Amino acid sequence: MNGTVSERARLDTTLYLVTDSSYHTEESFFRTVEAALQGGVTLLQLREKDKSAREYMELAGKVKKIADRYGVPLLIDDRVDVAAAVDAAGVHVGQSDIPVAAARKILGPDRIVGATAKTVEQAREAWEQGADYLGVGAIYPTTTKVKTILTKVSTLKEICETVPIPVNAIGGLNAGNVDVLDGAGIAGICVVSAIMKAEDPRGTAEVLKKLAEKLKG
Ligand code: TZP
Ligand code: MG
Repeated sequence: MNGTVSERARLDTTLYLVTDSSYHTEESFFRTVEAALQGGVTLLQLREKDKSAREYMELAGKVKKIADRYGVPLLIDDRVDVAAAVDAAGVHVGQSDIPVAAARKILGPDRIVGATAKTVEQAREAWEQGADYLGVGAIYPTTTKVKTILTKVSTLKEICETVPIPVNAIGGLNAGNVDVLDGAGIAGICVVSAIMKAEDPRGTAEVLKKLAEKLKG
């Protein structure tokens, strides 16, 4: 995709895979990401916390090639510069990253800017600054390396009712526990380990996608 195409027009957060390469070889990482895309992942985020900017960019370029083959937008966690450099579909920013408005200013009107929100106030602010979607959680304790707090499903529901943009749940979600999200008004689910650590990432993605479709409210 290039800057003349609106990446925002193809945003579908139904099954949003956030990657974690820390327990993979490069080969098993790419294989897992590709299998997940085959299983129906609708949005992909490359999330690297321990790589240098150079390494992050190199990996992003390779993952983008895979994502492009499946027509799935690739977002980059934290780094607007990396997103722009590899012509990714956009960026995901948290509360300690550059603000949504700044990311929007840098990436322009056609790229996707997603944000993390853990409270109704943060959700409203991100939406007002131009966020395209929100990730809300952690709903359950997570084994993925992240600084987070638990978010109640009642808060998630309130956020869904407050902002008119897609809201995804994240944190400890798997096929056995997503039913708690029923009726909250989510647009989709974000998962890391449920897919990245799965023995059958494609089959797991297929199951999660069916569940996510049912939970969308
Ligand atoms: N933000 C809140 S929880 C989380 C992030 C990035 C990690 C979710 O990982 P998992 O493995 O799906 O629990
Ligand atoms: Mg971040």
